[in-house]
Amino acid sequence: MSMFCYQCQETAKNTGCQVKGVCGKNEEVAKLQDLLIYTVKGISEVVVKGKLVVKDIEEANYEVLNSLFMTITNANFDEDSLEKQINKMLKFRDELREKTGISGLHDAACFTVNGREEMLAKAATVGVLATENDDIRSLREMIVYGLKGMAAYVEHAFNLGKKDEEIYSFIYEALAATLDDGLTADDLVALTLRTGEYGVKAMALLDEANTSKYGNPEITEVNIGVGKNPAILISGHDLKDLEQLLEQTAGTGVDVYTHSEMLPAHYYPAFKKYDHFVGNYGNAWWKQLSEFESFNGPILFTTNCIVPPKSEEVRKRIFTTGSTGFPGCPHIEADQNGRKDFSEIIKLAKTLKAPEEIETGKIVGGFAHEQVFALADKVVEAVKSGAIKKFFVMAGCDGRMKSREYYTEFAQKLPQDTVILTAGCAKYRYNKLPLGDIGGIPRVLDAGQCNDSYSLVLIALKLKEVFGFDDVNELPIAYNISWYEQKAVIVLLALLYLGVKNIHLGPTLPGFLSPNVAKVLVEKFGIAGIKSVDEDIELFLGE
Ligand code: SF4
Ligand code: SF3
Repeated sequence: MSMFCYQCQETAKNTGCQVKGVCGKNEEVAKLQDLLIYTVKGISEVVVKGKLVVKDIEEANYEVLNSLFMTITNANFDEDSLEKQINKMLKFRDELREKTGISGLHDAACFTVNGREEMLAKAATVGVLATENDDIRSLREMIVYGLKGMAAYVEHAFNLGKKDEEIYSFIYEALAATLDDGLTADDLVALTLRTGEYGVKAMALLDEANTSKYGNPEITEVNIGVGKNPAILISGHDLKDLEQLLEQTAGTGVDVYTHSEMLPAHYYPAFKKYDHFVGNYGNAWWKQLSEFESFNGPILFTTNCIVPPKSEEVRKRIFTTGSTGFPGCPHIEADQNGRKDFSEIIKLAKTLKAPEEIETGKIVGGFAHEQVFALADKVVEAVKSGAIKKFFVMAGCDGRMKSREYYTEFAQKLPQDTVILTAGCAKYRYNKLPLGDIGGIPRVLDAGQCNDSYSLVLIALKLKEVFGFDDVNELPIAYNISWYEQKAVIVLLALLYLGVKNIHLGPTLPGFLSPNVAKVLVEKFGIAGIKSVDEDIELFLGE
């Protein structure tokens, strides 16, 4: 076995990628990511045991978030940038450790490595399998994956100037706890739930960052066709990057299209003033190999999900920024003021053809909390009159497994008196189907990106209040969540923390759950997998 990773839904045989990642991650990248995680765990122990004031170490806070984000599935495939990040983090760790003057720390807080070879050798001893006990490993990893998702959301908020030292402190505390052999499985189950608690805070922070800067999402029709100008495709989740790209492309004759998880940017009022912000191109991340070919213009990745390009022609059009990276693709860094210079991308766009049309028409979205609250009377009336019998939360991720056709079929077969609440790239399995509306309320309500699952939580809490229920589980809402990467893990943990029961998770249960940990989730929270569409619909409607 040359590597081991089981953090995503597509992990080989649902047990672990051991030679090469199904995602395309090679052994070296996997190992450098393992060592980067080990290093940030070491920093965390220094911060916690050294009682450092988190507010005073802002740069370290940011780089810990960035390091975690760099290891999320499909974010960074670039060995060089991972090596550079490890060195940067080791320097922070050593400076902080010296400042505290404490000793007797874990190896993660003290080890040294010199150069790539030593890094790889060290990585081989500190990866996931270094924890021998199955259940402890499973819980530690679930916590770390939740923290990765949390870090991604908190980093976006940070980029927009919204910080929260309480969340950073928790990240340090939880990472340090994963080094502590004295913690029992019960301690780690409790920490998993606290991770969910902070996941809610992280999503709330990002929601506040996005909406205070760009306004509250509103019902919007998004064009899925193309115009005649050359164009740039922007993918990922970072709205600040999008804003800068829109500003810099204004008046250049180059249009901007969103891809995958950037689609919900169209729902924000602040971006509507840009005439050259034309529409959304393509579908969920995993279809990018063919869709990037026909797009013809440059592609900017602000976050996951990158699929390693097969064609050299496409690779030459890919740029990365933030936590993302791909070997041979230019990486755009921010200057000290957070400004990014996208002129190289714009220059390239001008030399390339306009996108080729792959579909036409419009899709509707923008049903985040404020917009749904504005429609609350209508929604409540529809529930009271029986026009809406049940809501289905189908948030999360899409992926390439054939078994995910389940979600399209599920959406198609749901009775006409049901409404789907969605967020994340999971929506692409059904957001272009003609599912109709109920008295003017569309049957698919898209709140936004995966982090906007927070909106779905607020909507559920609002309905609970309106209907006077004591428990969120009394509502006519069923949860059929599809997961792929670690942001979905934090969304799931957040829902568990909020007391949501009987969540169905698919297309497979996480490979990182040991049988005992899976049992706890089933017994305590009613978590279940998926079966056939017909069986599940019958089950959900009977609940
Ligand atoms: Fe495998 Fe997923 Fe890890 Fe990639 S991220 S190596 S596909 S488990
Ligand atoms: Fe999708 Fe990668 Fe998770 Fe933000 S873009 S949801 S998979």
